[in-house]
Amino acid sequence: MTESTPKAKYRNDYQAPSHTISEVFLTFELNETRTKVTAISRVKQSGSSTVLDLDGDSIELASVSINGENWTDFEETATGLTLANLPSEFELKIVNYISPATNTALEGLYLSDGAYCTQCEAEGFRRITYFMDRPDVLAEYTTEIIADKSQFPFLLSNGNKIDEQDLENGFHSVTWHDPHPKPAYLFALVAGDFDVLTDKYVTRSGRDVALEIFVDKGNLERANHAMVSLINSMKWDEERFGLEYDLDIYMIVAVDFFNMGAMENKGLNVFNSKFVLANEKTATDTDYLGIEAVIGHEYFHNWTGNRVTCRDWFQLSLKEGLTVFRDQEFSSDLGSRSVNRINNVRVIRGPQFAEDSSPMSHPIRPEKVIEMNNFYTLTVYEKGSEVIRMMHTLLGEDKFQSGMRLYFERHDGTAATCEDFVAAMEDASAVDLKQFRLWYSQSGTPIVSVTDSYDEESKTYTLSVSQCTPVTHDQSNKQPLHIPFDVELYDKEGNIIELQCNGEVVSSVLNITEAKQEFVFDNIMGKPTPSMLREFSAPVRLEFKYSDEQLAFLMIHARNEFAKWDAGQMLLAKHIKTNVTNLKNGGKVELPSLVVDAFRGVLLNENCDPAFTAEALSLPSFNEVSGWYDQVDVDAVCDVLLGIKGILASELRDELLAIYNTTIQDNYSIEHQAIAKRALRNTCLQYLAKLPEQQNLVMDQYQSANNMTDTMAAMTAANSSSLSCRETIMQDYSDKWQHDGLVMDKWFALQGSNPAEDALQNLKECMNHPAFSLKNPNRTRSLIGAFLNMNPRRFHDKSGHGYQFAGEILKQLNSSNPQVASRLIDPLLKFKKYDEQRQQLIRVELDKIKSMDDLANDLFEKVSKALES
Ligand code: B3K
Ligand code: ZN
Repeated sequence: MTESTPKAKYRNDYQAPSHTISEVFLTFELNETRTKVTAISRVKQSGSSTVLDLDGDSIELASVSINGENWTDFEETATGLTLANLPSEFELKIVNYISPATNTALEGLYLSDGAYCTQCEAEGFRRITYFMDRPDVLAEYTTEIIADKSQFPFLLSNGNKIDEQDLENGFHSVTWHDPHPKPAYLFALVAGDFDVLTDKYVTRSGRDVALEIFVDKGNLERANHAMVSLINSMKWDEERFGLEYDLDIYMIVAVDFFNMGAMENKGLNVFNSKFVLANEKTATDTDYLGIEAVIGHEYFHNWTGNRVTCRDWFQLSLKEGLTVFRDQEFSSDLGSRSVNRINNVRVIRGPQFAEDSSPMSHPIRPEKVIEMNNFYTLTVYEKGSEVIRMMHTLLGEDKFQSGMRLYFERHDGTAATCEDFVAAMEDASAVDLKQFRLWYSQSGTPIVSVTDSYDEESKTYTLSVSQCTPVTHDQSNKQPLHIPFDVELYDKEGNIIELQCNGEVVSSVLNITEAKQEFVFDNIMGKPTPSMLREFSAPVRLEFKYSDEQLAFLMIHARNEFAKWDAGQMLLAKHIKTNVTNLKNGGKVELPSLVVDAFRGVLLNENCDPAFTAEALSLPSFNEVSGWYDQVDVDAVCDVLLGIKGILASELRDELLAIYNTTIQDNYSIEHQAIAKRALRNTCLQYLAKLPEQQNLVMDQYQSANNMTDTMAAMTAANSSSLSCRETIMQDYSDKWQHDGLVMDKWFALQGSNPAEDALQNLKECMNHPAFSLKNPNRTRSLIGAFLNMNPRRFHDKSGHGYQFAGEILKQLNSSNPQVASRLIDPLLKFKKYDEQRQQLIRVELDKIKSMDDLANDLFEKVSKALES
């Protein structure tokens, strides 16, 4: 909480720690409002200072002793404890009290539905005890936990269990030891009563690893998919990256109150139950795939994050960008590579590009931070992963893997920097990454503009490329980047033309390094059609004046599915933009038959994976379209997207119906082919629901569905098309699932995104639903998050009621859970994207938040950036 203006930290101010801590012995005597923490650390001075600064927050100090003697030469400050006149080597003992039950911020030690759990990344350990809470202080931890045995039969922490004792009065104690030195942010403790799913994994070198997944009582059968995903992750990391697990046990605990997806604590992952629990009745195919990805992500952190950690938090992308890249590759190797790529690219082009052009714009390695929790962003994670992917494209798999090996050889067991990673890649491959490093320090989305020309006489084809990165809120000076630009050329028949420059065959990945550059290809017999930025080879916006015919041609002839999809998206983008302009000038939404036929072609192409066809038929989201404009006309964009959907539905009605009727499946399985068929069928349903005479399909599907994917597809159709069956369906679902918050989240999200005029009123009533609680981040994100992010019509209603509601909720959350508040506020920060009237209305809400007495650093940082922009 802020009394004075919060202070920013700068990357350039990094200083090595004054002391090292080799070992820590922690004892927790658990109590809801008065947990006693005893921390004994072996400390050694590493520089010349005899002063030791420890971080601490919301802690009640009981005593400090040095080498067994009471120590009084210390001062309690606003941010911790400063000890002075210390010997060069000593044992430090601190005893303090904390209150898990009143910890609603869910950072540090807190209670989730009666179970104790911790979240220490980024700076939560300082809410447990006074400590050097920074990632470059690595210590070996031994943790003893004491609690009532019947209430808390499971007492868990990192590493291996080394001792168990029954104590007086029904208490017991369990002691854990983690042999791998780690920073405090990877510490974890869990205490509770759970059901446990157990299995084992034998590593490729023959070591047995016990696998344990802890879930709320009664949920055991919903943990199977998580276990399968864990085993698949362990196997994949051995096969693709040559990396093996390094402890005797790997535990995952699913909790209901969690600020984000999951946490990679060494040997003891804590997960949001959303990313563990699934069965066909409660989870959709998307949920299943999400579980696989997040289980993989946290497991992969064991090497990229835990074995090699970050020197300081500015280096966060070192572990997050790399681990996202690894989880994306895992999902692509196990499932459909093109569908995975399409979904990842959607995230970059939609919300990540939006972040890059917002007041929160920052490079993947930020320079200045007030609240670290604000920098677990799409830029650090997803763009960070794109930066790793570009290196992978430039080096190729073999050299990239040599780079990984060198990185581990050099940095295993230490805290490293992004520079260390790039240096290892460069040294192992001999590929020059000097200019490439700019991706780490320059924010914003580069625009790559291309024109082409063909010379009949010399049989040469030229691509003239220019790049420019628009100024961002954080940086005014932009330089040309090293952009890998993957290109293919097609002749009139759709054959690939081999790329030759000066008579030599060249790679399809061109290196754009200058502000303006020309690439001349020879031996080209007729004007080709270029397919560019293939596989989205760099996180840039591509500008090229394609004709409709060229795009329709690429939708058919491009060699891979991603390029076909991308051509379809470009074709839609052209017509969405034209229609928005037309609509503003009083016209109506129209689509030329060429466009309709191009999509008919997609539907009729039986050679394509149905999962791909489903993606190819999906329109860009409102948020992605908004990103194409400096100022967006909310109503026009909504109307155009709706209009185009309606036209495609009525023009392609027969094809959609035929597919809908022939892709029905009797049994549920999560094999790729089964998921793919459901995806296509349910995409067809979303279109068909727009046709009045087909609306009975929705109710029929809701009633006959034997799995949550089909149930949700019917509900989504009823909700987004405001069908007359909506009320009945929503009521039925709520009656059935109101006891289960996680399953109700799907219902809350639909209420939040309900486009009906009275949606806000209904939403407020939903906050009184027995399953809803503003204290639970999942519920809040489902209902309120969906309203702010997925309901453009109602959130941006001209009355300003949507903004006022958001402001009220944010003020409440600022006090109870600042991290959740800070995630939710993002749509309001982008107020400059809307018309004057809306800007004013949003500004009023931001001003009110800014002037709050107890404004947390999280919202302070974002709101002040937005208001000063
Ligand atoms: N490392 C955690 C995120 C921690 C977020 C702290 N606010 C999960 C992950 O990225 O795997
Ligand atoms: Zn991560």
